[in-house]
Amino acid sequence: MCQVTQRNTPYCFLDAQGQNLVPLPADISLDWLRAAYRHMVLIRALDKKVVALQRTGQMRTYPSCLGQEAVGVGIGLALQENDIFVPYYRDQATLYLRGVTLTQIMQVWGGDERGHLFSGHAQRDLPLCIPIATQMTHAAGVAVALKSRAEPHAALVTCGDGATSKGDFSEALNLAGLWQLPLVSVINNNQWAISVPLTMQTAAATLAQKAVAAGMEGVRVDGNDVVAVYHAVDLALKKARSGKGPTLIEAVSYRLTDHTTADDATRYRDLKQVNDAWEREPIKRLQTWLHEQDAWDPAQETGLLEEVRAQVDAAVAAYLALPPQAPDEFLQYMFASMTTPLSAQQQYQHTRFAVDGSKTQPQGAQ
Ligand SMILES: Cc1ncc(C[n+]2csc(CCOP(=O)(O)OP(=O)(O)O)c2C)c(N)n1
Ligand SMILES: [Mg+2]
Repeated sequence: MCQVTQRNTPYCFLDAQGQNLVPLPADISLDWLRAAYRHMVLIRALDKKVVALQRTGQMRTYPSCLGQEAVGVGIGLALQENDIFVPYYRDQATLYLRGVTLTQIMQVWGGDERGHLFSGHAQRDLPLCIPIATQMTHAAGVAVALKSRAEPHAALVTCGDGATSKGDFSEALNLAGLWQLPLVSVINNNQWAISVPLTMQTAAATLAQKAVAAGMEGVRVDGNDVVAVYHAVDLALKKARSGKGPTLIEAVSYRLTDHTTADDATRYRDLKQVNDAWEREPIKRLQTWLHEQDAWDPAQETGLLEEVRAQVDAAVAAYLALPPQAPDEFLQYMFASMTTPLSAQQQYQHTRFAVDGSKTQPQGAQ
């Protein structure tokens, strides 16, 4: 159990040049690959549009997932309806695959908590988590509940590389290992925690090896290969659902843009590193592979780009048309009934602020 698979080299099926290294898993069909490709292209289009909305004052601070689409899509395709997803803030792709609408994703980043009223597969999922690593202990708690109710489902939690330095991360993993919880923890190792590079984050050779101290299996996977992410997560989820315990997965990706729209990464990192990372990005390699298999052609590409543009434009129009949230509404969801201090704050909000119907928001920093 206490082992790290492929200790230093992340495993992959499709390399950066879109070449098949090893035979694809038996459950991966051409249709599956085309669907995964479509999802990644859609999420990239969404991401670009949301950044543009922020730049024009119609969105609050937003964390782009550019370059990390394969991590989110791989996870989303492996999760089953009754599993419970505990996201962090860079999980747009997985949320979408859980049935959260593009409009809801924008609503959340527009500062409207009603975007978190998930339905469908995401009904039992947790809201996305901004405080670093706190979601790890929440997820361990969810996994305790699943185990004590003998539900044949798993919890899956995500975090960044920076989050692995926090106590919450180690505490959650320790408990999951000790109690053999049905928990899959996926680290999106995008190499940066805002301006802190991984080399300044840890002396550990890999993040997957942090599984060893917790007494669980650690897997290091190429986070730019959607097949590898899916395969690793699928195996780990099956293991968790069948009572065989937790897994830690390190998905090695790269943050191709700023940390959030409140950041300027050109101030602290070398352009050459970013350009090199573009050579390994997830969408291009799958597109190359599909082309080489005669499973995708330029006409299909044009059609897909038109389709995703229409889908994103419709979601933006719906987002911009949403009636604004009442300024006191966010106070209502903390407790079942209002406490005296919260009631006082609510009263203050009522008398102090008017709802002006505008989506133009002051910019906040994370
Ligand atoms: C408890 C806490 N401390 C600090 C912050 C500020 N903060 C926001 S994102 C971030 C870096 C996280 O990096 P990483 O875990 O690698 O995730 P990434 O953003 O790269 O996906 C920090 C320190 C926070 N949100 N919460
Ligand atoms: Mg990071």
